[in-house]
Amino acid sequence: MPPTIDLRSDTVTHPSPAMREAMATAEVGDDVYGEDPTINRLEALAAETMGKEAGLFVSSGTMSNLVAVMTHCQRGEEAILGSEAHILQYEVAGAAGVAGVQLRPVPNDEGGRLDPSLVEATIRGQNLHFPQTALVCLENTHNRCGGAVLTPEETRAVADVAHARGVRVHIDGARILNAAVALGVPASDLAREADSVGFCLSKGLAAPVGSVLCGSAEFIARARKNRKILGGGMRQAGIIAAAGVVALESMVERLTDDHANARWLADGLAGLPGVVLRPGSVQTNIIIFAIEGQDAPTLAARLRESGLLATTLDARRIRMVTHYGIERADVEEALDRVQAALGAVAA
Ligand code: TLP
Repeated sequence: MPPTIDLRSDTVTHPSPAMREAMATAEVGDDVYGEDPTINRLEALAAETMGKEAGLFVSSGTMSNLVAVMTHCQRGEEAILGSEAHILQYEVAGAAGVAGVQLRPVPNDEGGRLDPSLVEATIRGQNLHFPQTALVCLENTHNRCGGAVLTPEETRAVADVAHARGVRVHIDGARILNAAVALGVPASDLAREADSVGFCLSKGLAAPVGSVLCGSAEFIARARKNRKILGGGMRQAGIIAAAGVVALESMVERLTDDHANARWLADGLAGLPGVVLRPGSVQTNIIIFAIEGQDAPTLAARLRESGLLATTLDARRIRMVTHYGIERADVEEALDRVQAALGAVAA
């Protein structure tokens, strides 16, 4: 069996040697008392990176989004978001089931954008019958839209219509640092118009665990209480936050390698018979392509047999993600395996 190439997600990354060293020697305290110096340092660094007053270390991107929804919305209110949003598609209806908040989708375009005028028309105010709109959620980069980036201007266009109606804006920025690196702008420019932004340490930045939710000091104080409700007060979690500090200090610029490898992979895939890949669609580290004339799960199963792991989005589409630990040689090898599997499935 040849070595496995795991392109299912950037969540599969292992911590770097520097992270393991930092975790082994991390100074810790009880974070529920606010006394873990490593968490305090990570939260301050994250807030500074996002241009916000404060940060809150949480266990996952899912917890970051749920805490944000709980903190921005009352039970019985609604949040507007894209039809392809991770919060809607992959977070087990936590907004509804746990926060009591209705999710109201409007279509995402293929670049992960929302139409500002449609968002404006969808916002609902005070009325006996309506769930009042309290929040609009954006996603940058956009996972199901192939890692597409939202620019500061696109973010502002939606935030302006929301704020004009007294509605707050949250960015699910699980991969916002990929967007920042791809656009060559500070992440704070991408988060400026949002009332909160969460980003993941455990994806392309390669830390083993964790996300940070950032916003105003007042928002984060309320979010901290909601994190406690969810059982997210993690005591001596400086052990894992230490890897997050290393991630922010030394793993951000490296994301350009993942983006270059993703483009290389996309170009190679686009040349294979039966692969449909929208030109220019790969902006960061996620590649989504369709297969013509065959079934994506069947192809994914073939790829798995050859030691290449990918995910399927639906009956036609496959997702591959480049990340820390995947080198150009792995991409070349992956292309060979896809070519062989396509031939085998077609035969
Ligand atoms: N996404 C995962 C899966 O859940 C699909 C992946 O492999 O891409 N927001 C966005 C945009 C995400 O892509 C993810 C994870 C999350 C939130 C949730 O983060 P975690 O997995 O830390 O809860």
